[in-house]
Amino acid sequence: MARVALVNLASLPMPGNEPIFPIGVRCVQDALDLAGHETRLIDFVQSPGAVDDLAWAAESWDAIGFTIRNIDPIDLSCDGHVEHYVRFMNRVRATLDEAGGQRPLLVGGGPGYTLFADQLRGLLGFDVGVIGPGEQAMLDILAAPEEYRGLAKNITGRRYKGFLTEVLRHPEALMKVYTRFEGAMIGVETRRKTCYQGCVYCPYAYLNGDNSGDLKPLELIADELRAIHAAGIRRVFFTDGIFNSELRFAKQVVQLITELSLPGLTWSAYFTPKPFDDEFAALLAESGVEFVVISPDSLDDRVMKLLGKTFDTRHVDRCLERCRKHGIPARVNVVFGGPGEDDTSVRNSIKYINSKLHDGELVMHVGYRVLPQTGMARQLGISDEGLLAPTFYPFHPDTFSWIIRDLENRFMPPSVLFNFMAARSASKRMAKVPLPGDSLNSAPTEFPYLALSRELPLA
Ligand code: B12
Ligand code: SF4
Repeated sequence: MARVALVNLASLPMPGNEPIFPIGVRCVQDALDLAGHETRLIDFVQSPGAVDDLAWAAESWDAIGFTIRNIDPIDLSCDGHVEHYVRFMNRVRATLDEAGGQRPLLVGGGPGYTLFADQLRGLLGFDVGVIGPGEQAMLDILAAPEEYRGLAKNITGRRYKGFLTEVLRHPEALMKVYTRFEGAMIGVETRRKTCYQGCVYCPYAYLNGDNSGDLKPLELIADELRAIHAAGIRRVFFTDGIFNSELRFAKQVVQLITELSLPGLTWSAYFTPKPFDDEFAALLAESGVEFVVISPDSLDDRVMKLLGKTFDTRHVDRCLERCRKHGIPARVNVVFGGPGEDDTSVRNSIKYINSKLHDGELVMHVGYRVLPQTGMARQLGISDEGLLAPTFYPFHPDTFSWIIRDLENRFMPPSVLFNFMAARSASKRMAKVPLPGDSLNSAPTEFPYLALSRELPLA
């Protein structure tokens, strides 16, 4: 049996990073523990001293796994995290060199890692990286570690049967550490591979890999929720790409939450406005849902279509009506600056917002972060390597003015206005990246054919 350290790089102190409970690497750790391996999670929120003092790295590990959740905060005004990961990994490798002896196998994984696996593996010096789900892949690696030493490749994760049979039991001490944060929230999975749609900017189908669409048995979800509640966490976010894409199962989960009746527990998730029937809304209302988050991303039917949405504003109308009827708070995500966005589409979206959204319901951003393995990346023809520094889909520089011109002030409280202005000035400072000639015809934008990109200071 192997001795394995698992390091939550997402908990490193980095500008723009607000660590959340590391459920991804916890899934991997539980799978290893169940198989009899000896593991330790190094989390820098729980052990802040472990950032500077790398003594943990020099212990006698057979393998050290590193989880990378975020590449950057996907915000025009924020820098990326990659340079921090590179600097940290350089220090870890130097510590291992100093310690001498057989070096542990270095393994990378996590959703952010998966997106840029080919670029990050080399930059961070991992022997092997895992694309997608990590439990079974890590078990495979530990079963034959010498096959992976110095492999310098990524492997694709595969289905983990324990998802259907084992309760995920997070250590209470770790949960308690994360309850310190205001509004502490923990992620819970109900299904694997949860969206089969193809929005042009979205990498979720790629990230979740092939998990056969497994549904977690309700009794396992119940046990997980009870333990989370007992540890003092009162907010849950179901991490499924789309919580209600299989409505029948979503209804069972919601009913379960109501039946569990855990005092003060509230929850949320990403929802799609279709399917979303009246019975579902009634169940949600009873269950203590905090809010229903939907992501039409535009409220102009032409742009929604170009984004690859399989619903239109009529479905958004009906979903909001059902939420209102049952008194369920809603959040509507809108990201301006997508394919085909122009003065008219911004005007249409804002007309919808002003006339149909209540105060506090709009969550607004400007600029689409272009990620690998998406239709948007293919349209623009930028290589994955070129996307590692925060890169945004080309949008018209007047987009900010169009929004300010039409949007009612009630949707622009000071905090939103501040972020908006920061994004605007950041967009002016960003490098304009020329797109490859042959991508120009396929990109359905009418505007300057230049993506916006921040530099990646890796030197
Ligand atoms: C749910 C979710 C959220 C929820 C999280 C709720 C919660 N309390 O956990 C909310 C809405 C709060 C959220 C916020 C944000 N998110 Co988010 N989120 C997701 C989502 C949909 C699922 C993540 C998840 O928990 N999955 C379930 C767990 C079990 O899976 P997992 O983490 O992938 O872990 C598996 C594998 O990756 C692997 N693995 C993990 N670690 C390791 C380690 C090793 C060694 C190995 C071998 C394998 C391995 O095995 C695990 C089990 O199979 C993903 C997209 C997606 N479909 O993956 C985006 C995603 C992770 N989020 C992303 C981002 C950017 C953010 C925000 C920065 C957005 C923002 N600007 O606010 C914030 C940051 C939050 C934070 N502080 O870290 C990006 C990250 C990549 C990137 N672009 O940088 C993603 C990929 C979406 C995207 N747009 O690309 N998010
Ligand atoms: S944005 Fe949502 S609906 Fe679209 S592909 Fe991604 S998870 Fe699915």
